[in-house]
Amino acid sequence: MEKINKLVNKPLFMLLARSFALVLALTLIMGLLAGCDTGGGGGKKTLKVYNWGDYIDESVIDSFEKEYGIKVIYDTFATNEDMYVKIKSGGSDYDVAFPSDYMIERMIEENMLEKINLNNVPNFKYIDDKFKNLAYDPKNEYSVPYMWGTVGIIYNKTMVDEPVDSWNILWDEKYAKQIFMLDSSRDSIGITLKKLGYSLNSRNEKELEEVKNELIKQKPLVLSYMGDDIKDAMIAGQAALAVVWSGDAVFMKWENPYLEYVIPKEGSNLWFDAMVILKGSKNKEEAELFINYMCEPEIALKNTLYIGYSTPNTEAKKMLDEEILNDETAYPPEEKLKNCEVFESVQDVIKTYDRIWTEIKAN
Ligand code: N2P
Repeated sequence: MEKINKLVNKPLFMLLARSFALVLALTLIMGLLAGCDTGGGGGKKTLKVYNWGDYIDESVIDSFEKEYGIKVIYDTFATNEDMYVKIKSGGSDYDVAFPSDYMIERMIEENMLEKINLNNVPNFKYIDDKFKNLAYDPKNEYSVPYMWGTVGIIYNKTMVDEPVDSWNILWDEKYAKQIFMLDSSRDSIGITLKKLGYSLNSRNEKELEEVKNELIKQKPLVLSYMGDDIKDAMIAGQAALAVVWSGDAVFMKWENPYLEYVIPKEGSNLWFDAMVILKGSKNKEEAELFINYMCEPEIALKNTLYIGYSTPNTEAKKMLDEEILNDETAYPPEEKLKNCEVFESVQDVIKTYDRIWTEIKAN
């Protein structure tokens, strides 16, 4: 010990120890400052948003962050069911999500949503009355409409030279391995119910069993069950036909003029996606600011122009080009919607829906 003590130069040791303490303190301070930046340590507020993939102009998130000094943590999902499972399993602490009609109905029933104070969302006035107080949220207590549309068939006119007006074409062997289906249970089951002449919201076990058999029978003709990837694949001409959401069809038609969209005559799904605040959100004020921002006409316009989906915002719609407004894919005339139905939450038979979907996918 003594030897070591002698070897250690005391003033030098003190200097080193002090420098070490200084570096440690600086590191801690910088860590705290960085923490403020990401919202982790204090100061800056954060907002956690959960939306569909390809469903926003991301510059809108940047401009919101700048305007309000709120950091947005943004994640995406592919289907209502994926979103539901993630939120239901807990621990994700999202503040805002964008479910569809039937899923909003289910989340209200299951007490998963906060009421929205519309006094804090003055831009709600820009939402067209026809999108207000719909059956899934009859008093708009829990949701503010974001986009709407239909489900239909997009087809490539260079590969299909017969009129497309029925879901039956998706079961025509002529198009084997040239068909994309939507990897979404309610959509795929729904269009098959319509093909068979049943309600989109069937709760009948026998009808659902028939749907299962139809979709299993169709599987050898299906190139793949996909989501957002259908857009690039159809634009690139990789298949002749695909089941898609109308907004994606609008986008695909912008990119490839040989593509056309149709709502089959048997009828289809008319849907509404809306913004909700999740139960237990610790950032309700920021969530309402965000929802209000998304309803600002210029912001709603940016989003609709970027993603192709149809806006329920009257002022944004006024700023759209004639060409878009006259595109029946985006803004179909009433008569095209006459056989369409809105999905309802089919809670009483949801196990059957889940079971047949699993069997279809596994087959
Ligand atoms: C697609 C978002 C689709 C929403 N990226 C359909 N409800």
